[in-house]
Amino acid sequence: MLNNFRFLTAGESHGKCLTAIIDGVPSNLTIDIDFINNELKRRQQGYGRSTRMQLETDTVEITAGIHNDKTTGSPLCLVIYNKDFNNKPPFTKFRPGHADFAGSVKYNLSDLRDVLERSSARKTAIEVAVGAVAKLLLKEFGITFSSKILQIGSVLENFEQEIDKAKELGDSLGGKFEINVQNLPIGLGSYVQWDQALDGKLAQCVMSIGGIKTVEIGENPLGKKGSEYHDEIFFENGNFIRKTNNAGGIEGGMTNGEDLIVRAVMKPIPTMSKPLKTVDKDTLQMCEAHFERSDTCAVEACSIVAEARIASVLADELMQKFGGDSIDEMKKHYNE
Ligand code: EPS
Repeated sequence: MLNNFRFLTAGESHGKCLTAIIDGVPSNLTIDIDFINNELKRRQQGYGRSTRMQLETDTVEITAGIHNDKTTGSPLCLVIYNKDFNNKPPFTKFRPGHADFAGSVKYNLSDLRDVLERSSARKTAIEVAVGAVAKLLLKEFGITFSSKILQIGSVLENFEQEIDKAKELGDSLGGKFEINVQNLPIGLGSYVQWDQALDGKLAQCVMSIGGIKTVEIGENPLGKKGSEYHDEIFFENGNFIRKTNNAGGIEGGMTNGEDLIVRAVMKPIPTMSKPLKTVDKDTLQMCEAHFERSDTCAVEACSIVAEARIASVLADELMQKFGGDSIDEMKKHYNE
């Protein structure tokens, strides 16, 4: 088999379902559906989300690739059904900051609905299900995840109050979050070619989540001297250790055995109940941007999506380094 954890997704915000096919999951991995569904629930939570989250109870159905809760080595097919599945009316008023404008030009679509339906953050639900399978694989090797919100809008605490204020004004908020991954083996990624550097892959997978504008790995080094920034190496009790982790667990494009720390900034949601000025693509007249139900703030949900994307990249790296056809074979390679 190819030693790759790879996947594709399909599905629209108000289509019948969201689907993913994951290829490259070794056989005999126990699939804990409750764990996957709990990850889906985490994505739906967070203060400031839209009423869509009360309509949907995202749960996954696995229609291929497992037998008695264990993977068989065949591709997995994951499905999440949308409860809000219907035909929404067309619209022509571009939302500044969303995919509407460039998407309609690129795909030559007359109804901006056709852009919205796939560019909506709704598709991240199935990505979180894929990431949950990746996390189950990583968990077999003791690799664990945590995340936290660092900032919402311009505030470092009282997030809910800030979100309430923005909602009252018909506005939206972005923010900053951090993902931390523990117990990674040394040497995932590489320095030998530009496209094998793990920091590059992590930046890509987080930056491509809708709304992300900045990705950082470890501490921001801007303005720091070499003597202040780099993490000195010690040898104590038979182990190489660091007393700081400014590098965020990556040196030379590879994991160095410290916790991986990824931070990202999400812009404010572009769909607002007090809309921005824009142009109607058919009449070419100035107007107010299209509005329908939207989140006021989705930074917490976005952090769960980022965990999932990072898990998928790390599962792929782990497969490339230690891969096997079965989880047992992979563990043998890992422990060699
Ligand atoms: C989302 C579902 C969407 C939006 C939101 C994220 O559902 P609906 O369009 O029916 O309200 O609530 O998407 C966006 C805010 C966006 O800009 O794409 C979800 O499941 O996360």
